[in-house]
Amino acid sequence: MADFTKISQALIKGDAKTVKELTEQAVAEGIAPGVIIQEGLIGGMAVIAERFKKNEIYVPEVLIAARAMHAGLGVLKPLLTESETESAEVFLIGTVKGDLHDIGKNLVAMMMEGAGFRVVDLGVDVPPEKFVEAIREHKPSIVGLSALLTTTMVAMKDTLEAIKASEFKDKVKVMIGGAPVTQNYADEIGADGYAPDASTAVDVAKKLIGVA
Ligand code: B1M
Repeated sequence: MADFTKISQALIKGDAKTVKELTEQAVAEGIAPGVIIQEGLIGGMAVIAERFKKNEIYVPEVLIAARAMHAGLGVLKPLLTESETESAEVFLIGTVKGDLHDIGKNLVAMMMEGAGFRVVDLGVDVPPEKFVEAIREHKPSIVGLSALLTTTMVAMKDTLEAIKASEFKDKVKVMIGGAPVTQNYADEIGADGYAPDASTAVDVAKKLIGVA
């Protein structure tokens, strides 16, 4: 039986090699990728978040832990997308302008792929005009905006306004998420949806396009 504590502990130590090996082991034992993410990887990252908050660790340690998290996610990504069918529904996602956090955004992207969306990931620090250009190019059904800083939440509003000012007004759904983001904020800026975590994001996305 997989020991999720060991995965979390290795992630906290920033031991990417062990995180990868233990994740592979858990997969071989038949544990669902979503469970490994939730119990092992997110569990470890929550400890890192708490220590960072209390100034017990600093940016370099957080980056090393984030790298270990990516090592585990790298093992799980192909499994999450295994059931993917060529879907007409495109989910465009990015972290908004000024914000470099991408771990949560990557998780949402992976979950969406796992749910059968074709995901186009614009990365981090994405300005409003780049979102609009990408909508023009990829014709998504839904655009997902992620922000982890209270100071960059305003860029979600700017991005929504840019989309509404474009020819895509009312033609694409916009959903938002990230640690400081709330349903209230989504309502305030006129976003179509909000999700507190990656699994809920899938439910919200499906609901927005009427396949829930
Ligand atoms: Co930053 N950071 N960080 N950081 N960092 C936070 C966010 C912070 C809360 C830490 C703290 O002080 N307690 C704080 C923000 C404070 C605030 O604004 N109120 C903070 C700060 C201040 C900063 C810097 C300013 C630090 C500095 O330089 N002095 C700086 C800013 C850089 C920038 O963006 N311009 C900075 C930098 C960094 C690192 C580069 C070191 C690193 C990011 C590495 C990376 O992403 N590649 C980092 C990290 C790792 C964190 C914490 C510790 C962890 C974030 C994370 O990955 N969580 C974070 C503390 C915290 O969140 N408590 C913190 C795990 C991840 C799975 O969760 O991202 O919340 P999360 O995603 C969840 C949900 O939010 C949701 O689903 C995900 C999965 O369930 N979700 C969505 C996310 N996007 C969604 C989109 C959706 C739906 C759901 O729909 C589209």
